[in-house]
Amino acid sequence: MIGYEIYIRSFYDSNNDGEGDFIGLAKSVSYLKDLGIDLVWLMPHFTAPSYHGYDIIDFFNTNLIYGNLEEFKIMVDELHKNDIKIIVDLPLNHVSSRHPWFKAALSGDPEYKDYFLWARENTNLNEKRHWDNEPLWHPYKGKWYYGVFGGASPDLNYDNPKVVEKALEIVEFWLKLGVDGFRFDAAKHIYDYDIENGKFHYFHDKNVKFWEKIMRKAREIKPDVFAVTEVWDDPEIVIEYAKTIGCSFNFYFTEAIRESITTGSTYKIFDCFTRTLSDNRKIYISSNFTSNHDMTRLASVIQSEEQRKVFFAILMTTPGVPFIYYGDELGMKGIYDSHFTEHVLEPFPWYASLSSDGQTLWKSIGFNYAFTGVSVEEQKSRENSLLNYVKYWIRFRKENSWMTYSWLEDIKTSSFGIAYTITDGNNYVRVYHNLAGHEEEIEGIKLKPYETRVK
Ligand code: ACG
Repeated sequence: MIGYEIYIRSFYDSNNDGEGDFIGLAKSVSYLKDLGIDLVWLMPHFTAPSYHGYDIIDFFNTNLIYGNLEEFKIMVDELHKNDIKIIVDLPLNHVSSRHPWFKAALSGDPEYKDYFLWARENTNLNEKRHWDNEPLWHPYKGKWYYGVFGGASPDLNYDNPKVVEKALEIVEFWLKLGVDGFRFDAAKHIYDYDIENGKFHYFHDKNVKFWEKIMRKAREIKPDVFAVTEVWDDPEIVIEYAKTIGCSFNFYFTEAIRESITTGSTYKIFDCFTRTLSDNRKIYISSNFTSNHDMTRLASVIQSEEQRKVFFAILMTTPGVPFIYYGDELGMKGIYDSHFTEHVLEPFPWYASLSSDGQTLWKSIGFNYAFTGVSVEEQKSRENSLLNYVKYWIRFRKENSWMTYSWLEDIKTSSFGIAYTITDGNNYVRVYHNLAGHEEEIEGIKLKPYETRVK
């Protein structure tokens, strides 16, 4: 399976309002099929006030800018007709501060007050988020509520069994509507505050139990449900969640391959392969990926197209379900800014001129300008384009579909080269990559600059 992350607003516009929509996505299926995608991850599609959609107002309805439920269903059916599965992004940790539950809580309704977390006497209201120093507690008319992702997104209180019931209903609703599964947003944050002792704390075991419950429900409704968890943390923590959910994004892969390719040193790759891809065997599936909407795009980190080609070759010859962030296959650029994430959510460039049917235009372009070679139109006809290179490796991957459930053995490195065996116990393929712009020899094999070879 090859996954593809899509920000709907930026993908394909079917009604000429400049914003991507469900029907547009349905119309773009031929592109996805031609590329070789068979799993689409939709960034949040629910009713939400923000552009990113992670602050939900109604979990049982769509963002009408993208289309209504009926149109959502048409899109799902069209993807399914073309053998493409669809998973939706599910931020269960919090809601929008405009969600009716939170409004009821603010107005003093005791039932809904207990849906959220409120400061107690011993709460340290000045405590900050450990990764970027943003506040955890937010004031409202003399009361303070907890919101790890900001005041606009109050956290739900999952110590309240009624809230857990709601989460189960949401999962049931979307599976019954026809989606194939979920990307579970912020999975380590469900229980991340120690209210008794008044401080931030990840309760990993308790979180895993919560996800077990969610997965049990999901499997009851859809035995072959596909779910992938977002736990942005050390590999040893990620695996705990992955074992339950079945599949997990491998953040360390993205970081390590980027660093190794840009520095030309193979140490990080070796460490990453050893820690994340060698011993997972059939315990869980790793989702290695190019970039996502929370980070600087691949092409803005690795400037050279030749080097980016090595990234894709590694991605398609390592275990699990590889994911491509929309537009990375064309070399779309974008530098992440946590206060303005639109930089990495630019319109997908269908045409060299960025102007014809389907092209989205909802924001001004800051990175991916017209006629710079970064468009489907320009790259599909250029034989040695990044797009055609990515397609080649996706085809290879699909011919070796056993690699989804595989692991790595016998990892060797030279200064700029890496060699490993990818296997599922029945199939064995030895893979060689040269990260350098000069010839490199590893295990007696001479590799041309940036060459990948499989044996
Ligand atoms: C998800 C979504 C994101 C979304 C939310 C909230 C969560 O993808 O788009 O925000 O619905 C943290 C969370 C993630 C979260 C990201 C944005 N992503 O854990 O769930 O923030 C460290 C921390 C991580 C942290 C990361 C952020 O440990 O927890 O992710 O920093 O950079 C090594 C270490 C690892 C370390 C990294 C990076 O890998 O092992 O621990 O991670 O280095 O230093 C959306 C919007 C936001 C909005 C919000 C409400 O995008 O703008 O504010 O919704």
